[in-house]
Amino acid sequence: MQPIQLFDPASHTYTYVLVDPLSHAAAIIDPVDTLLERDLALLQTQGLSLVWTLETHAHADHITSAGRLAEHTGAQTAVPAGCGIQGAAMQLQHGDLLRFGSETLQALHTPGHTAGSMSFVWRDHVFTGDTLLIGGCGRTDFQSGSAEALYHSITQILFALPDMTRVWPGHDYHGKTQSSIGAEKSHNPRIAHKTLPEFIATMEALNLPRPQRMDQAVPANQASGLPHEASPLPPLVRPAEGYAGDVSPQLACAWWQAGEAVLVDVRTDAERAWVGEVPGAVPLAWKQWPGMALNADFDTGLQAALAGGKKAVLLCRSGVRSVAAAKRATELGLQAYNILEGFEGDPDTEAHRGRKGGWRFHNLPWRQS
Ligand SMILES: N[C@@H](CCC(=O)N[C@@H](CS)C(=O)NCC(=O)O)C(=O)O
Ligand SMILES: [Fe+2]
Repeated sequence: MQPIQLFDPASHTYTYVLVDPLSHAAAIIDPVDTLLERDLALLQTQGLSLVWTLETHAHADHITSAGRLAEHTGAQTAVPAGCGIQGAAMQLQHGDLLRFGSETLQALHTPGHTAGSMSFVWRDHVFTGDTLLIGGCGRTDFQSGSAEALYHSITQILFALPDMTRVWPGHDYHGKTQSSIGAEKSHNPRIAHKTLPEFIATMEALNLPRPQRMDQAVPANQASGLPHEASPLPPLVRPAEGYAGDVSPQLACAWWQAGEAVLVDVRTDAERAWVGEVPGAVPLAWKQWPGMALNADFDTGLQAALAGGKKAVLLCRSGVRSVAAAKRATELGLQAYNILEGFEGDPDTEAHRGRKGGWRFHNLPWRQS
């Protein structure tokens, strides 16, 4: 069973999709923001159900699409615990196992390129991120990088895997796609047969230019690629393109309770069951994404719910799907508002994806099921 390897020519990044052939459950490693639509289309055309998005580290050269992929698909985000990435569903520790369908993947802490970097082992494959590249390795001159730690990670952790293990790197700048542990052990010019002092001297002599997007990419990746700035709350109504506007949770609730609006909860049944329901809201899961055929159930459900001519206020987990749903409602001729920050914004901490606000945290009507 091979992983699906995808490439971003702009940053030379490899993204991997791992599939359980029995259940079609899938995991994705290091997805890239600009290629979100490509990846969603792949999941759809292959009939895959994304369970995990995984990061090997907080990238310095491109921005992840993990947060938005999770919003579109209902996948959970998993990130290395040492990378300062806030708001993920799971902070991974060395040895942690992640399951998708009947498949299991193991996280290995392989610091050096960054202090938190991880590699992932699945079947006889290892996804090395920027710890081990083909004929190279990640640089160690920023983000708490350490040539000594990298030497240990490669020689003691990765080279301890069986020689036939396929190596799938996080980048390649020379058109190579895959390698093996045995080949890298014998031929990698930076580390094969090198002592630690020789390796440190090689790394110190690299003098690579700073990644061009580093100042933008690292903070964005530490929020899983979701918008970082706190939205001003409570805005009343903020105009928006393609739908009637963005509205604060408080105002949406006031409209709803006054009977002026229908509250539509576009989260999935599973999310409502796990996280908390909004009693009285109309449940209509938004399962559309770019390139996917229209969801007729959503359209007919929405038209029926709004037959009385009220406006719609749309709620999702964090305010991404509700925007897409509000645009669709507008196309259907309805007056639709997106509820800012969705259900799960957090007024007390910057940790929740750097956002503030949210239905649940303003104690608007909800209950845990
Ligand atoms: N030139 C690229 C950055 C390339 C780069 O520094 N890549 C990192 C991975 S994030 C690396 O470790 N490169 C190792 C190498 O080129 O040997 C940019 O401006 O974004
Ligand atoms: Fe990197």
